[in-house]
Amino acid sequence: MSGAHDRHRPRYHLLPPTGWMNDPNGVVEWQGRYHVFYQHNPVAPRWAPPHWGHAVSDDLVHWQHLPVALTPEMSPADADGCWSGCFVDDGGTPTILYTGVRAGEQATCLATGSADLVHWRKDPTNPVSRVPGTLAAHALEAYRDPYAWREDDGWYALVGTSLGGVGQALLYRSPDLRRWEYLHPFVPAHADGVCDDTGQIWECPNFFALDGEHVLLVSRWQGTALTYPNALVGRYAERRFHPGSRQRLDWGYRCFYAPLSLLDDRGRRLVWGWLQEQRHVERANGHWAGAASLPRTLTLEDGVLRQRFVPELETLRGAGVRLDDAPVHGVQPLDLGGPALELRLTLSRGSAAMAGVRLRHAPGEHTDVVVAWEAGRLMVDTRRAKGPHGTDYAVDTLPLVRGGAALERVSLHVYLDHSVLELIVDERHALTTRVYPSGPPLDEVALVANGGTATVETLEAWQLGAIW
Ligand code: DQQ
Repeated sequence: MSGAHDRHRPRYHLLPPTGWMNDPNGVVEWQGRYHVFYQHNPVAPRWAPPHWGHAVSDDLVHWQHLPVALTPEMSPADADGCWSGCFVDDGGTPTILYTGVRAGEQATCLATGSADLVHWRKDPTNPVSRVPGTLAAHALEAYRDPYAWREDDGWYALVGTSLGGVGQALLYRSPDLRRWEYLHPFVPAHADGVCDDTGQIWECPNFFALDGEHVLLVSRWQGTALTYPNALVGRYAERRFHPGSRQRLDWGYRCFYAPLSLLDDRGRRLVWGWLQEQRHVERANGHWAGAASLPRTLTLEDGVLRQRFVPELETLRGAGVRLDDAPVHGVQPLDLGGPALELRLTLSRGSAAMAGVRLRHAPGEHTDVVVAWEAGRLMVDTRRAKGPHGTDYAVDTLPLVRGGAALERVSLHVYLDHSVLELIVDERHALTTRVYPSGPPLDEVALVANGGTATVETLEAWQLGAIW
């Protein structure tokens, strides 16, 4: 059973046919088709020594499941799991670098694939790289999630780790993807406050050039928990990365994690993250857990990281409504509802203290996505939305202005897909969360404003179709 009848299961997000998924792995556009591999347990909705699940798409919207690509095996280096990694094109040979885990050791392993990426063969020399001897004294807490790229003089790779109690990525070089030489920690000093609070372990490093600068995505493991991903933006020189700013990639609380990106044939930097569940999965449905986010484009404009949902998603649009220059006061239902929606709206402040939209309506339950104008924040309030599946994840907030600037106008782009709520504000900040109302669904949508009247300058909303 896949859990397909669970009303909280997303219908247009990429997720496995059944079982568990976490990190996207080895994302690539290959021969004109988009492939996403992912951390996967095919038999139960819980993390277990991971396989690599695999799906392919021609259009970034509709996905087809392909056979599991990598499976943990007793004899080689990955009996306890094929953890996260990347895809590279080795002169025409599809190649995966992944983390093989065995008896507590994490090491980098390699596999090569058939031309259609369906069949994979693990390299007999695995593991191809281990914790460097020079760092043995550090008793590294982590050594995982290799990310490799090609430069003129060979292959380079980062491995996520922790050095001296803070996150770090180790840089390696190789002539052939099999013999790796450890060079040095990639970020020389956690200086100037830029890397403050980037966590105790960096998971899933992803490094790339973007609009004249370089970006290092790292996912922040802290204490005993994964938290959220950071984008470090800066300068790459002499094989070291000097971050100049830190920008949070998503403001949801423990929801969007382990993002991985690709450069597509049109020159777009596309990124997917893992959407965690925020309920007790096995008690709730027993069949599935986790999904991939919608693909987003990343750009840098004047040093600011911008995110947009890919335009291909517009093909999902069905019935819609449109409003222009509409005053909002109190709660005003829209002439459109449902559990699978896209909304684009621009709000201006007027006299209201807060304004936004109300979603996932059931008797006594709803989720509010509202701008708190004075505080300069967007708030996603799920306190009256999660029924008996209860979680701590109550109010997610996202700062929209800094330094006391007045907030007068906000644009929201919202995708709701049953329990998944993803939104991007002003084509810049993202916030992703999960919502599981328990009552009989009414799924009305309303505009809300309190403390005065706000204006919806424009609103377009559509019901969205399913992809499966
Ligand atoms: N989960 C993977 C690791 C990665 C972490 C194991 C992030 O490779 O570091 O499933 O979710």
